[in-house]
Amino acid sequence: MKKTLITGITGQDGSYLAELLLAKGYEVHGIKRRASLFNTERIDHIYEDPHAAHPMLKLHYGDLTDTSNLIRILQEVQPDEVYNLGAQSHVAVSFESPEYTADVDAIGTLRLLEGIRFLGLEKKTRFYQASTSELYGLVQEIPQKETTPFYPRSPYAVAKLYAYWITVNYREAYGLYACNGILFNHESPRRGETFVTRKITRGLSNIAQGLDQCLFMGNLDALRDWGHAKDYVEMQWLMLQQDNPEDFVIATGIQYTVREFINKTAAHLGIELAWEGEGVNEFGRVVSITGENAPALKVGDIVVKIDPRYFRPAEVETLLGDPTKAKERLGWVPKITLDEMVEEMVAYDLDKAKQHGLLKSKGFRVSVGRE
Ligand code: NDP
Ligand code: GDR
Repeated sequence: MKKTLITGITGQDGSYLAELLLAKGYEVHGIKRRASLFNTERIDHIYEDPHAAHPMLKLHYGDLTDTSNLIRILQEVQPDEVYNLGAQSHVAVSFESPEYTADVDAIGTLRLLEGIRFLGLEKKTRFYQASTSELYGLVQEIPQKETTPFYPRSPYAVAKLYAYWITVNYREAYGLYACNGILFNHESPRRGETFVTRKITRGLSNIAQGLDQCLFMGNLDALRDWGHAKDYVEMQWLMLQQDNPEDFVIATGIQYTVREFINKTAAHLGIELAWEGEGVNEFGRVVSITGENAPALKVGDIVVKIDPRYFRPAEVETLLGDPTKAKERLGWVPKITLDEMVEEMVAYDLDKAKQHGLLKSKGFRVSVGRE
C-alpha cells in the first residue's frame, strides 16, 4: 500500500486529490492548519473516525511556515508521494501580504524538499509541486507551453517562480523524482468563494434568490483558460507515475473573458444580460428572464457593476495553455467542458441560495459573506 502526504488537503484540489488517491487504495495523510473554526468542510465526506481500526485518511496539524513540524510529519509518514498543494493561493491577496505569501509558497516548498533530503528520503519519495500559469504573467508567447519564458506579475507568481526552480534544482542536484505541474486556472463547486468563477456563480445565484442586490467586479476583459479541478488532479497523480520526472502544462487550450463567464452563468440561471457603459462605468442589466430560478429579479435590474477595488496593481490580461505534451506523453485530455462545469457550479450555488432563502423567510439571520 502506497502512502501519500498532501499539503493543502483542505483546499479545492487537495479534496479532489484525496478522493482520487483513496479510491486508488492509497493511505492518505494530509496537513491541516489550526483554525479557530472547523476548516475541513471539503473533506468531511471522506473523513474517517481516527478511532477506527485502520483509517485510510489521516490529518496532521501543520503549516508550511513551520520547518520542524514538516520534518516531523515527513519522518512519521515516510510518504511514497508528496503533493505540495498548500499555498496562499490568491493573487490579489498576495499584493496585500507579499512576505507571508513568499514564506508559504516559496520557502514552504524549499522546507519540504529539504526535509525529504534531510531524512534521506530522496530515493523513496516522489514530489509534486503545484506550479501555475501565473508564472507566464506578461505573456511572451501565445499559447503558453513548457518552454515559454516566464514573466511573473504578482508576489504570488514570483514566490511560485522560486518554488518552480527549487523543484527543478532538487531534481537535478539530488536526483529527486520531482515534477512541476504548470496548471492553468481550474474551478469547481469547491472553488474558494473569492476566486472569480465562484464569486460569479455564487453571487448571481444569491441575487437571483433575493439574498443580495449587485455583484461588484474587477477587470471583465481578463482572459483565462478554465478547466475543471477534478480533471486536473488526475494529471497531478499521473505525473508522479512516469519512469522519469518531467514538468507538464495542464490546460484546455480554450480561453474566455470574465464577462463571457458571467454571461454563461446568467444563462444557466435563465437570465440574459446586456452590457452598457464603458470602463469603470460598465454595468450588466437584466434584459430577459426565463424559468423560475430568479424570482427576485425583474427586467431592467442592474446586477453587475465595476468596483476598481478589485483591479490588481499589475494584471495578467490573457492566459491560454497548450497541453500538447500532456496529451501526447501521458494520454491526458480534459473530460469536463466549461459549460458542464458552469452548470455544475450554478446548480450547487443555486441550491445553497435556495436553502438560505428558506431560512431567511422563516426569520433566521443569513450571512452571504462579503469580501
Ligand atoms: P486553495 O486556496 O483552495 O487551497 C489552498 C490550501 O493550502 C488550503 O488547504 C489551505 O488551508 C492551505 N494553506 C494555505 N496556507 C497554508 C500554510 N501556511 N500552511 C499549510 N497549508 C496552507 O487552492 P487550490 O486548491 O485551488 O490550489 C492548490 C494549489 O495549486 C495551490 O498551491 C495553488 O497556488 C496552485 N494552483 C491552483 C490553480 C487553480 O486554478 N486552482 C492553478 C495553478 C496552481 P486552509 O483550508 O486552512 O486555508
Ligand atoms: P487568478 O484567479 O488570479 O487567475 O489566480 P482569479 O479567479 O482570482 O482571477 C481571474 C481573473 O479575473 C479577474 N477578476 C477578478 N478576480 C477576482 N478574484 N475577483 C473579482 O472580482 C474579479 N474581477 C475580475 C482577475 O483580475 C483575473 O484577471 C488563480 C488562483 O487559483 C491561483 O492560485 C492560480 O495559480 C491561478 O489561478 C492559475
